[in-house]
Amino acid sequence: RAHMQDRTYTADAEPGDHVKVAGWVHEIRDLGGIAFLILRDKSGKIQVKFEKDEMDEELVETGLGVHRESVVVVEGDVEEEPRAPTGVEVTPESVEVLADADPELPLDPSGKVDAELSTRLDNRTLDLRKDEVKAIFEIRAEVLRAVREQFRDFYATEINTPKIVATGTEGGTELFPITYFGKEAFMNQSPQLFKQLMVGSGLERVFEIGPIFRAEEHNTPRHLNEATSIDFESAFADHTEAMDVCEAVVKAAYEAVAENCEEELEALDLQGEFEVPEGDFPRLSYEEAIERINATGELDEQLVWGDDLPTEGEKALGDDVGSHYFITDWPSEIKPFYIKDHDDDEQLSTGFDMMHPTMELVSGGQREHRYEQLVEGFEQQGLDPESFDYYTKMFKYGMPPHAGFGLGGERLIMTMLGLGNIREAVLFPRDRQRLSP
Ligand code: ATP
Ligand code: AMO
Repeated sequence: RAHMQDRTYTADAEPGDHVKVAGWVHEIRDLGGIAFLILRDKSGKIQVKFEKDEMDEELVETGLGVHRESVVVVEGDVEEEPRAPTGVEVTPESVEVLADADPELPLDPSGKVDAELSTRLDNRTLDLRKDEVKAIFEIRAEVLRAVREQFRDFYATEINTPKIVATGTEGGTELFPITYFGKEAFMNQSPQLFKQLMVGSGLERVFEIGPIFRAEEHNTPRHLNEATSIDFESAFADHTEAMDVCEAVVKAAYEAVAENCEEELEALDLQGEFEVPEGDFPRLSYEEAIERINATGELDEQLVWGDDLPTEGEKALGDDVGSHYFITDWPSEIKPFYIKDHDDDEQLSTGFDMMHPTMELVSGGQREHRYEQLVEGFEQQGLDPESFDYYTKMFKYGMPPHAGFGLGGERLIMTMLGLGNIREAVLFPRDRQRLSP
């Protein structure tokens, strides 16, 4: 059996080495007297040469008889070969088939035949054998690493909060109900209340990267029913400081990808195009935003104070601004109860959104930390403060002023890489039609 401690990644195979390489049969090219098996592993590909008349018959039969995408281990010497795709090739001494692949594949990992997104999502294992698909998830991992590091540099503590909860926070219609030992419970829509409870704890500044669940009825290219939220919350911060952190975190993600994901960007055909956002993200007030949208003439009806921004409005404004930007000073009535109003104007909230030119990436704001006002806010939004007692009561025991935000992880990846559909940024997306795999 193959003991893989002595396995060499194909990318490390140098002329003169004796190697054991393991991976998938990418392709077999038979030219008559000579034939090649292209073996693919995580690091790349390597050519294995079979000279039919000169090599052991059984070896040739095993190496060339195996179906594409089977898993094989090849042992042999590496030699320089300018005509080989990577400049080297292996002359095999042994070929072992560890797992045979059915000749009928549901999708073609060599990418020669395009597949529908639904076929790809049904067969993610095969789909992620393609360099350009694998690259998305290598980049996603790098983005999460960079974001974590940036938060840590800001002295934030990573937390994990429950995903099974008793109450929702972001609008009642979007909750997934479940039964919890005979009681009604829900899948959490946002760590909002928990992260706020932690800024009043000794931790002061926290972040969480975790799933959020939303029973969004609509089926769009930018909504998921299970998404990854990148949440931040800090004591003794106001909304402008939360915006500073938000901007730094997004820039850190882009910088890390530009620096550490050259190969992946190449696989996605983005190497020349990929740009780290430069300069400060413009901060537009809601009022300016609706004026500018109205001025574009893209909407059939003019927006008025108090309107939510429609998708076409966001797009028109994004084209106009041409970079990431913030929208600040929203009308209080369209922001949630936990967002604080400006002290000098109750109609105006400290809530903000951070936008990519094509869509919203972030919501955030300063929070209402005063007990009386918080409870009042619940009532105004038609929520029963009693059922949020576990949350509100902590505001009676010393809750500092605080602010934070939630950044949609998949939307960050999607906009960063120009993906047409948010599902491409999730291994196993959950949408209205899709519950497995
Ligand atoms: P043999 O090599 O057994 O005499 P052949 O006539 O098929 O048989 P070549 O004439 O050397 O071999 O090559 C046939 C084709 O394969 C040519 O297009 C050549 O460029 C290509 N080829 C040969 N060897 C290699 C190699 N090691 N790597 C990549 N391509 C090769
Ligand atoms: P909000 O509801 O705006 O704010 O969510 C924050 C960000 O999360 C992403 N997002 C989604 N992504 C994909 N599919 C979905 N269904 C989905 N829903 C949300 C978006 C969005 O901008 N508690 C606040 C945050 C805060 O104030 O800290 C909240 O949840 O990118």
